[in-house]
Amino acid sequence: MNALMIVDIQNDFTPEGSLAVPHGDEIIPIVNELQKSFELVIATQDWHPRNHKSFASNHQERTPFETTMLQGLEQILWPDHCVQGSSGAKFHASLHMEKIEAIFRKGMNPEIDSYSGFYDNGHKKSTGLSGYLKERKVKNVYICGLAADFCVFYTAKDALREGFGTYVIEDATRAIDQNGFLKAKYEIKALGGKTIKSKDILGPM
Ligand code: VGL
Ligand code: ZN
Repeated sequence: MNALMIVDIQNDFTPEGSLAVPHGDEIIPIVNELQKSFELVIATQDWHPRNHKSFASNHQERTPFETTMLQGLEQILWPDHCVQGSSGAKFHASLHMEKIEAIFRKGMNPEIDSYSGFYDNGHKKSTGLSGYLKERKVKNVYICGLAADFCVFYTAKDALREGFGTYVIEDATRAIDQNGFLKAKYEIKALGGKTIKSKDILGPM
């Protein structure tokens, strides 16, 4: 079984949002079309408490995009984003939700960030996603969504680590930083993952 994993297509990551991914909204029609080709579709949702330590606003005299240490890991300090219950945390209104069977939330622990849909950044706590996919007999995961250089990248790395055939759909993701995405693609391929285009699934449109 193949699963489509839709990562964090939330208002705060689209151009109106507080942590806008350039052109992030442009992938949504492609993601909606892709959903029709999969038997199983799941989504992840960044879901932070207001006091989350990945927010620059929760540190004294720090501004967004500076780095700090958190739980022994280097941490980029982000603008406040995807605060639980806020409109920024909602899925983008144009994303089709009907086929999404399960939503895995992440980033709830204020002490550690969680880019991957599988584990927090310290690999201490699982979201249950890996067990869910295994129970559903999933062998391959096709990953799309936002942002290519953070949550899509970390989700792909964990998918490989968990033994799934891992495909990142390049034109169904957008990066915060283009260079970051180039590095991410290189690393995903080095770990045995593949990067593909939506037309490889949909055929020429
Ligand atoms: C993300 C930074 C902080 C993402 C989430 O979804 O890529 N990036 N939180
Ligand atoms: Zn976040």
